[in-house]
Amino acid sequence: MSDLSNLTEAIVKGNRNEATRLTKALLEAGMKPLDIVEKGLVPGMATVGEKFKRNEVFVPEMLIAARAMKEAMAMLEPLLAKAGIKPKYTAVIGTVQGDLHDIGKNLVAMMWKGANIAVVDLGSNVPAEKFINAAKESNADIVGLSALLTTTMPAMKETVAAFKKAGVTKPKLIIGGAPITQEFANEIGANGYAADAASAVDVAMKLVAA
Ligand code: B1M
Repeated sequence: MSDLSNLTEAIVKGNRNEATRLTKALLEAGMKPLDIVEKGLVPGMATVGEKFKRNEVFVPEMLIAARAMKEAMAMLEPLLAKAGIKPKYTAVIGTVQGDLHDIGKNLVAMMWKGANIAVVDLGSNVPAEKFINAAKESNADIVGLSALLTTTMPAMKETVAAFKKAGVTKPKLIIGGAPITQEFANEIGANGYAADAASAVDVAMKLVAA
């Protein structure tokens, strides 16, 4: 196996020491940082996402894989920044106002980062205006709204409506969380719904490519 496929495997297994060792070796061998990201790291997180969808791995494995990816990325980010290379897409994400649940939202943020999307994470209990301001400031392509409570679903509806009212139509609004359904997304006029963190990558990529 090449160092590149070994790096992908190290991410899938969440082996951070091996991931950083191989990233360093690939850099020393002259590979471009962006190639390491796109051909080594991103496929690793994509594989983890697919396994998660098939219930072959669970939240802890995803967290461990993301930590390995984060450590490898920490070596590459300064080099990418120096070369003026930025992720192609930017996403803003947060849990809607009134809702403090952030574990699922964090997983979505992690998977988006794993797909080489820049992520502005606003945390939890985020009012609509804060989403709108962050989307404008970062010129976001995607805005992700998470809600875990049936009582905060109306805040999600209000946030989607606030984007429309403010005329901020560039970002694709993607919603998710345990009580959320595709029907609810249709009802409130969100652009997309994802049932889990791995599908959130597919939905985001489909919407930005459209
Ligand atoms: Co809360 N809580 N909680 N809680 N909590 C639930 C959600 C609940 C179902 C428990 C229950 O009653 N069985 C219930 C909601 C009932 C309902 O509304 N139908 C509930 C309640 C009632 C409450 C309080 C009101 C309790 C109280 O105080 N009386 C309170 C509310 C506080 C508030 O938010 N204002 C409360 C508080 C808390 C804690 C703070 C203690 C803690 C949160 C800690 C934290 O997040 N930092 C907590 C927890 C941990 C839970 C449970 C146990 C676990 C949630 C979780 O993290 N799941 C939960 C019961 C349960 O689910 N078993 C429960 C793991 C996570 C990976 O899954 O978040 O679903 P999930 O994310 C998935 C998908 O939904 C999706 O992808 C993720 C990964 O695949 N997804 C997205 C999520 N966001 C997405 C966004 C996307 C796309 C996909 O696009 C942008």
